[in-house]
Formats: sequence, structure tokens, C-alpha cells
Amino acid sequence: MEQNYIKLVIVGESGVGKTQILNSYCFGLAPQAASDFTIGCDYVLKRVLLNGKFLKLQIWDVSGAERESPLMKIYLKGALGIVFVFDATNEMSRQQLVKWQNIVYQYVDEYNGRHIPFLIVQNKMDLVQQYEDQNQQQFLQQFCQTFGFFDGVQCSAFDNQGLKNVFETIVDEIIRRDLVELQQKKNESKISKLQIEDKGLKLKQKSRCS
Ligand SMILES: Nc1nc2c(ncn2[C@@H]2O[C@H](COP(=O)(O)OP(=O)(O)OP(=O)(O)O)[C@@H](O)[C@H]2O)c(=O)[nH]1
Ligand SMILES: [Mg+2]
Repeated sequence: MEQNYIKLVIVGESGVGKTQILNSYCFGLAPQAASDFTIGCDYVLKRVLLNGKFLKLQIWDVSGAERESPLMKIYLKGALGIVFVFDATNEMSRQQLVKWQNIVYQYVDEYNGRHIPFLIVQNKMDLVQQYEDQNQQQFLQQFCQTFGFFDGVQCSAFDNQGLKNVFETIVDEIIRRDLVELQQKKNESKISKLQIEDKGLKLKQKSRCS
């Protein structure tokens, strides 16, 4: 059977580099010193080879300005993993992730009681030169444990460090939790339920007409 897209959603405060991460990772675009704010939400499709297997990713890039938007529910629908980005030079952008997490929790699905993974990404590491610094990484892991993120990784959308790792880490976790299969089953059972209901409705109408 043709495999569906794995939907990922990237969130975080405005200016942390979400769009730049996608531009560099998906299109290999050179960094732009000044980029436009995302309006609403964009999405890109990318076919990737991960662990020797081709996968199709559908990545939604939500503007930082959308945090309180009623559309968040729609952006998050069907997501199998959420990437929470913060800026290594902006402490506030990390603290705000807890607010983002609370909002996201309201709208994401569970599959057989299993949560979808939440990953933290510390971007703009080129500016702090603490890439792979032990203390920084320990701090990140502690933050993840305290607030229920499954992992935290570092990257720079400017020099491409760690970008591949961001997507490999979250997709590996989605696969480890069997979420692709569980989502497919859930969708199939929804379709067959709808078909049964539709049949029932048609029978009712028929009996009324005869
Ligand atoms: N030095 C450095 N600058 C970055 C990096 N990533 C993004 N930037 C810069 O940060 C600014 C904001 O980046 P965007 O990707 O537009 O931020 P965003 O998170 O998509 O912001 P919204 O669309 O408003 O939510 C831009 O000027 C980028 O050039 C990085 O890894 N290093
Ligand atoms: Mg953007």
C-alpha cells in the first residue's frame, strides 16, 4: 500500500528560525540575513531517505504569531510529531515553549493511548559557539525531562549543523512508537464506520420510500 505522508509541525516564537530551518533542510537555500515573517502557516513536502528507507514528510511551518489562533487546531490535525524551536540567543523564546506545548497538547491526537513525540530544537548555535557543549546539552535534556519533551537537539540553519539530525531524531521516534501504522488503522476504521453509517442511512431512506 502507498505510504501516507508523515505530518510534522514546527512551532515556536516568531524569529527563532523555523522557516530558515526548512529552507535550508528542504531546499538547500542559502541563509538569508533578513527573512519575511511567515503569515499563517506554510507547508512543504519532502521525500527523505532515513535509515535506508524512503519516507515522505509533510512539514507545516506555523508562524510564531499564530500561537493563540483558533486555526492551531487545523494546523495540528493529523500531526505525528511536533518540533518546538527556540533561539539559542533568546532565553525568552525557550521559556515560551511551555506555553506552546500547552496549546499543542489540546489539539494533537493520541494513537492507542500513545502520545506523539515532542522534540525541542535549539537553533542559531552558530551565534553562541556552544555546539555540542556538554553543559548546554545537559541543560537541554533536563528541560526536556521536566516538561515532557522526548529529546532536545541543537542546530544552526545558517551553517547547516544538526539539521538532518533534527528530522531524523523525530522521525525515528515516530517509527519507534509505531505511529504511522496506528494512524493508518485509525483512519481506516473511521472510513469503515462512515461507510456503515452511510449504508444504515440509505436503508432507512429506502424503507421510508417503500
Ligand atoms: N545566525 C543565525 N540566524 C538565523 C538562523 N536561523 C534563522 N536565522 C535568522 O533569524 C531570523 C528569523 O528567521 P525565520 O526563519 O524567518 O524565523 P521564524 O521562526 O520562521 O519566524 P516567524 O515566521 O515570524 O514565526 C532571520 O533573519 C534569519 O536569517 C541561524 O541558525 N543562525
Ligand atoms: Mg517563518
